[in-house]
Amino acid sequence: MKVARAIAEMLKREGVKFLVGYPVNPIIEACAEADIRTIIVRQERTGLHMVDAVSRTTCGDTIGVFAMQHGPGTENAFGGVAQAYGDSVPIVVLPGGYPRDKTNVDPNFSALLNFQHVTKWCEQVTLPQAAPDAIRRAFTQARNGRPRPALVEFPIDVLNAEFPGELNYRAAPRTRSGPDPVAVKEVVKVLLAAKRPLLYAGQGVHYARAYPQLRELAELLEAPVTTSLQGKSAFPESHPLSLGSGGRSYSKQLHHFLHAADVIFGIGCSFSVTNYGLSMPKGPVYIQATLDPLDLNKEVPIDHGLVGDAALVLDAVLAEVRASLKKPRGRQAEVAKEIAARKAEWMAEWQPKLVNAGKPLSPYRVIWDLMHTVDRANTIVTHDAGSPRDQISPFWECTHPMTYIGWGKTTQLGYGLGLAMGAKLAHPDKLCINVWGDAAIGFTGMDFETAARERIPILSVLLNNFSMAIELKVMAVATEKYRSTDISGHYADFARSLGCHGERITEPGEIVPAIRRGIAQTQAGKPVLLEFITDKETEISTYK
Ligand SMILES: Cc1ncc(C[n+]2csc(CCOP(=O)(O)OP(=O)(O)O)c2C)c(N)n1
Ligand SMILES: [Mg+2]
Repeated sequence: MKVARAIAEMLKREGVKFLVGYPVNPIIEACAEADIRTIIVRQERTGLHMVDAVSRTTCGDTIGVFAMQHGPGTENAFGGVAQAYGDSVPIVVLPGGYPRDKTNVDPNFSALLNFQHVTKWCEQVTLPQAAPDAIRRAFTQARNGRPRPALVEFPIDVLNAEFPGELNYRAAPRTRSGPDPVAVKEVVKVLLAAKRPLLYAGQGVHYARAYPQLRELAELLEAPVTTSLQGKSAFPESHPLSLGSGGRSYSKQLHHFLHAADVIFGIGCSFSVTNYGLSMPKGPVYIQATLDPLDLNKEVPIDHGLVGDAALVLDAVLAEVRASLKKPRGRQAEVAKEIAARKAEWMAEWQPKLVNAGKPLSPYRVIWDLMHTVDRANTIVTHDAGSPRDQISPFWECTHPMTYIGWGKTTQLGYGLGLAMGAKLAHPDKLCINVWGDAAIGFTGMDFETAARERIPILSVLLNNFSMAIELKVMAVATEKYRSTDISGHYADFARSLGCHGERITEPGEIVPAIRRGIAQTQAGKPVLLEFITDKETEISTYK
């Protein structure tokens, strides 16, 4: 048995059902021999985004695995791994490497050297017998502690060498760590003494599937709840205590409660300072619960810290709250009323855009109609970089967990397509949608061909305004002199040419019928691109 075949066997024992990859890497052929479905993409970056979504949308239960060739394949994969690192997604990456006698000779690309800063675990296997230990370490790192990519580089001659002896490989375990009980007691005192507590959920709540605990804590404290973009859908946004998600854009009720809070409890969150997250006000007492001590007290100075898995943290906090709180404090009705009043004002302000009947179409109207046409509980939707993110994230009301893939610690245009494809692979019964702009499709659009060929029927909603609208303000001179923010294309035609269902929609009355036709096509197994011709909208929901 060759080393590549032994690796395929290890992947099987790790529960890998499909390998996404790009040739040439002998692991691909070996996986096919071992009955692991091989999915070949059109470029490495999209394949990495797909396996990223597999890991995300299964809350880390299934680790997505990607393999590519040494040299160009590995060089071209950098963006996909960097995006997974930025957003803390656990994937296993298996690049080929130059043969051992050439590994360290200039200019041969070394994954071991170059991926150190975008992985949590990065190693190179130099002996055939070392393969099982390396694969075990990679899966162990992906499943445990802070989720992030793990990479193992296999020089091509190692992959093609004979594997010595018997393969005794067992799947890596997944375990959790819990918080300091003394700190939990302190935190609960602070939470119970707070007059206006606010809960802020990050993506740690998703990975821990701590949804019931988060809801119970909110209801016991009678406190409003918001999330980061990554945490979006961790709390039902239709709940009377929900403020919706934070990001570059957010609701008016969220702004109001964020700035009125006296205690902010961040759960499963890094409190990273980013343009694509809430700007945390100075003044409140901060409590941070995070899995990774490296994120503790990092950018927002905190008063109390809890380190551990979000579910274990919340279990411990809840036990203490239940014991201390003899009866409900009777604040919920008042808090819910205050939220509802701000929400009504917010909706009234945005209503003209959300139901706009003009042409070109308003992107807000497209998103609003989309949200009211799909079965939200059985849909997974993701945004892209650019205005579509800021247009959809405050207004898309998630009713069920893991129905939205929010992202943006780094914001690579074109990420959304691979995410929707990976989500569909992991959840074939769900409608998987990516909403993006015409600049975004320029990066990864060719992988519609993969969606058609590999029968991954996603629904792609393209907001085509023939422009990088988000850059209009910062590129005014370049736009006027050289039309530098203009872009062009007929993407419905493009999608059709690749075997997908493509429609260009210009009439407001056609939005909903086109979405319905699109959903029907996905149910019949065809990927769909709906190209809505929209105005160059630049206004987003922010408040000062
Ligand atoms: C790989 C990459 N390069 C550059 C950017 C910076 N960037 C963010 S949005 C954007 C333009 C977005 O245009 P489009 O997708 O058409 O959305 P619009 O704002 O027009 O609705 C650019 C250049 C980025 N996010 N990713
Ligand atoms: Mg655009």
